[in-house]
Amino acid sequence: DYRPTPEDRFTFGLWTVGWRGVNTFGDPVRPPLDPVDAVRRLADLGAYGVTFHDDDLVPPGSSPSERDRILQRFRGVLDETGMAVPMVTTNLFTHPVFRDGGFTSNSRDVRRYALRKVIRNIDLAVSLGARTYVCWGGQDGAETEAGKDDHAALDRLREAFDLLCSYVLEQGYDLRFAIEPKPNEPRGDVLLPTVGHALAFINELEHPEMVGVNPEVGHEQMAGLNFAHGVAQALWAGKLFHIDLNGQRGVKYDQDLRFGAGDVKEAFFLVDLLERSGYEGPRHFDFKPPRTEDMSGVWESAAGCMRNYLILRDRAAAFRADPAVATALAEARVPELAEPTLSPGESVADLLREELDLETAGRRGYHFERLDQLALEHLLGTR
Ligand code: GLT
Ligand code: MN
Ligand code: MN
Ligand code: MN
Repeated sequence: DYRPTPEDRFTFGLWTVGWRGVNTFGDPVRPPLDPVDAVRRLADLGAYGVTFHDDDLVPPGSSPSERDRILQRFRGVLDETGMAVPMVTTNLFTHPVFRDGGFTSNSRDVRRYALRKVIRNIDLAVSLGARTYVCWGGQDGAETEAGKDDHAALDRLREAFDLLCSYVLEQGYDLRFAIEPKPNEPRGDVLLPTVGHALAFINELEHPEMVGVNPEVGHEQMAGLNFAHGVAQALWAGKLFHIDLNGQRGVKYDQDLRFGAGDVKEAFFLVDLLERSGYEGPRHFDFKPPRTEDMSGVWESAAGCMRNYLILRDRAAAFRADPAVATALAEARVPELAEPTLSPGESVADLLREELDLETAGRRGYHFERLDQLALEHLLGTR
């Protein structure tokens, strides 16, 4: 009956349920949420773990003894609930010092501070068992062209990842980095705006094998892109290290709706893809319960993320198991694309010798509409 369990590997950022509903025009609408309460409540709902930014857990400016006390309480609730911490990240965006970015701020002293902030938090992440370290460079970007030397910014970003990778290797940590792309917001234009940009950047690093991507549903959709196709390319490249699940309706501000809200058809095909891909990482929700909600609405929204994933997983499995779908896939020639275009041993000469009857092949229909209609009917629950 779509009740989540830890085996489903659902995780939530502390900053999601803890979001106080502040926006550009409105003050916070909800009280602060104690991370310990967040862990307990999410465990009760059936989650597997939590993730956090350094500052979500230890408020900036805490003394070393306050930090110790906070971490002790946090470890206590993890033990009590059995919740895991598979991923950790750094806040390189809230403080005014990051107004021109972290790793790519024009200010060298700020870049050095950003690196120190990440390195210190990596030690904590590893001590809590995290295997993935997400890097979202939200303030790394620009509103102007002349104010940012893109070539230098990419050099500095590469320098940052090369340094962080060598630190992890020196320490002998079992940790990989996942870059989270986003096209805009908070900056007018953000560096590494899409999955494709991030994948190309990773290839230029000293340790590309240690760096992958953390795509977020809404972020690709904000750029008008198809999220399932972006994730498919990340999987193809062996780079899907983590994923941020949420909802978005079209090209507009980052909505961070609960998973399943927004483009539900794309959510269906995303779950279909993830479940068949062998991706074994957490199903991580990065959503913001709308500021219309009180705390009861926050937990409703969190539960809805997991329930929608399970419903879609069920619908996608039914779609794949339907004999009518198997026939429609064959009529659409989907399996034929998996055949190499040249047979083993065939040469260019063999290829050049062949003729295609353009009349006949040009008349061929692909029957994708029938296939897509079957998918929609499974999604809508009529099959
Ligand atoms: C911030 C951002 C998210 C990122 C988080 C990780 S922080 O909420 O909007 O998409 O995943 O830094
Ligand atoms: Mn987002
Ligand atoms: Mn966000
Ligand atoms: Mn995210």
